[in-house]
Amino acid sequence: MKTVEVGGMHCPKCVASVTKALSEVPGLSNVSVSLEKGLATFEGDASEDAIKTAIDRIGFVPGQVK
Ligand code: 9UX
Repeated sequence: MKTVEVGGMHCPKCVASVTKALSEVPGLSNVSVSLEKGLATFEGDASEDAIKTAIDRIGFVPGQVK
């Protein structure tokens, strides 16, 4: 499992948007987003740039990928 910090989420619709955006990144699966933690977890491989871009383009703030 991998994680990426997601800033700027304030409600469950934000969570749904981030979940959808990350799920559509080729190579990622089993995306789960925590509003409380400001964190998304996922399986699979994609470039850090692809992950961060997917978050940024829908208006949220990507942080550290681990
Ligand atoms: Mo909820 Mo998120 O109305 O940007 S969708 S705060």
